[in-house]
Amino acid sequence: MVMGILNVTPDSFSDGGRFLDAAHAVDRALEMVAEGAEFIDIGGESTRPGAAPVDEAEELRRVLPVVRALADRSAAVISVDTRKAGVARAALDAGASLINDVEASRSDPGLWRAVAAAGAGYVLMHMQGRPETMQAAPAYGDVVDEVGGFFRERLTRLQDAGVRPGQVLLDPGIGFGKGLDHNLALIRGLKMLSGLGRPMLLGVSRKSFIGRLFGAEPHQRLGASLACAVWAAGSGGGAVFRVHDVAATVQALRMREILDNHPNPDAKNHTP
Ligand code: PT1
Repeated sequence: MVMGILNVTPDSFSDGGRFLDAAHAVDRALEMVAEGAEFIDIGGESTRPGAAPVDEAEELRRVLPVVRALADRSAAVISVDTRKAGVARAALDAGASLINDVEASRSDPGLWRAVAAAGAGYVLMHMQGRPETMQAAPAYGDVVDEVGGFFRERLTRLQDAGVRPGQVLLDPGIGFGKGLDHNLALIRGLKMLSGLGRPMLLGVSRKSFIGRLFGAEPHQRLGASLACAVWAAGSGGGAVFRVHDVAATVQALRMREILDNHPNPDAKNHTP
């Protein structure tokens, strides 16, 4: 499944603030739904490395009108990318049904209570450090083991807070306190992490590790972004892909499925 990224931030790295206006944001969301996105992830505060924090009133002002309008006009799952309990509560009230929390509720414990009270879905993402400094010197023993341990511990604590494992998607947090090798190991390790019994969400779209590998600017990273999604889906690990380029990702994932499932005309199967 594909989750389309809808940034409603003026400092968004890919959209250049063009979707600040709620009407334009809703149009882009509906376009992504038409392209095959089953989730729309609305974010009013950038959490990429070095981004500036946004106060709650401003985040609400950016996010809520879009949630309301989209809930009226689409059956897609509306996800809100927020670290704040107040934003989560208001968004769930306005028609969102999934909270994408890149902080795993380190900053605001009320967020888990809001998810529990609404019976909503929850994306539990791994991050080492804080967005301001996380890329300075990321270090792990075995990154896949450590992220798995983090998921296990937080799933237990979530359950204590009233959020059942069945409400949770897991995300290794590509680019959140990770070096190139860590990011690659986590993409390769998605299948193992999915052994925790929850669907895995992967966000690699246009991220800087691709730039490091290929010397490519964000708008030149589509090929590698698609390859990651196709590879992760083929590994049996990836379930939901958070992407900017919805149409291309849906096409790439469908093509992979067709190659996997379409019978040969002579009924022989030449795959090893
Ligand atoms: C993500 C994600 C997210 N990524 C979830 N939410 C971002 N669940 C925002 C870079 O290295 O992967 N999963 N919300 C965007 N964050 C980044 C991080 C963007 C790193 C770019 C980079 O370029």
